[in-house]
Amino acid sequence: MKTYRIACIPGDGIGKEVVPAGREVLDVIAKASRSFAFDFTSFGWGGDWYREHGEMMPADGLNALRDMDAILFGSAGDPHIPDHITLWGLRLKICQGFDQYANVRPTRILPGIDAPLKRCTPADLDWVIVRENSEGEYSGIGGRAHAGHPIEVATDVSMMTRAGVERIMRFAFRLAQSRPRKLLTVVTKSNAQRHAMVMWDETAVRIAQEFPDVKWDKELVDACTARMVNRPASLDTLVATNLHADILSDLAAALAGSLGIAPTGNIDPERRYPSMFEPIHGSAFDIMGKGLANPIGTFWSCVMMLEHLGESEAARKLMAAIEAVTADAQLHTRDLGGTARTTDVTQAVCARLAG
Ligand code: NAD
Ligand code: K
Ligand code: MN
Repeated sequence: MKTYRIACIPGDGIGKEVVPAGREVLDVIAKASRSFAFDFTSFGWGGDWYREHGEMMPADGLNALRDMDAILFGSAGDPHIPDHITLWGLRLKICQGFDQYANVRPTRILPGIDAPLKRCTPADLDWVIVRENSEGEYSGIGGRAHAGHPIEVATDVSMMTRAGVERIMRFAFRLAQSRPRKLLTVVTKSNAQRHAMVMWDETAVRIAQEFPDVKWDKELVDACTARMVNRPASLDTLVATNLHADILSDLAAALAGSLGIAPTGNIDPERRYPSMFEPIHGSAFDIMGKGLANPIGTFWSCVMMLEHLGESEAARKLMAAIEAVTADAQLHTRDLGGTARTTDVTQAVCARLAG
């Protein structure tokens, strides 16, 4: 029997609630499959680790993850530690350390969910946002001079390389090509950002020639937000920079019903390193520790993980179980207007899978 080694990193806040829920669901689906198993290793990295050791994860932490088949991640973010320390010390360290340069973010209106786009059916909103995940605005380049003085200067440099833009563009075209509508929207801000974003536009034109069957267009990121609300069915696959896609995908999740539903995979398409799957949401300080977190984003991330591992039948079954559960309003958590708790939703999904 094939055994997959999975690293679980719950991190902080509701990550500690949704990752154990995801692990429970994965255990059930492996048992039901009778053809594969999971060997989980949990890592207690995050804010608590920081308080004890002065860092979010051990300096040689990546070595402990290197031979895993995949990583299931929760969230990095602690109410008592600055956000840039928690993010750069854990999540970005893993994403950049393992060159997980493609961040894939599907959005759909799941059955039974009362999405803000009232006239939309699930058929009208079915997107995948591809986020460049290794450079751009989150390159970490920049600095502060004369901090605290009136002459202070601070920069965050958005660095883009031709190779980095080419690989994410090719990844996005290939993903668009694999979807039924073969439609790609390349999002930029090349009117204002006149260097790197112009290179981004030129790269799209060049890579498009490799994919003659993909229909593609360009949209400026600000106009794209309006298009997502006004003409959702005109979009299918989107590709955008690290920052732009980060923002667009929170909007996408909210339009589809809740930030608590949306999944993502931080993928190394070349499979040199383990890829990492996580809900797109953060630590949710306002609800942490209360059992109110919606675990659907984590479960859907588990679907993406199963697909990545090649277990497509198990992935399909888990997605069907998720959709059966969202279709039942009794099983909606508070973010969806319901009263169900994290454990209710988890048990319902497990029961569907086992039954
Ligand atoms: P957030 O995603 O944590 O929360 C935003 C809002 O959405 C809150 O009202 C929250 O209650 C709600 N929400 C989010 N997930 C939910 C779920 N599963 N169920 C129900 N409601 C949910 O974003 P934030 O408040 O901007 O960030 C809080 C912390 O998380 C910060 O430290 C931030 O840096 C961090 N963060 C980490 C990641 C990550 O690790 N990938 C992503 C985003 C934010
Ligand atoms: K997350
Ligand atoms: Mn985000």
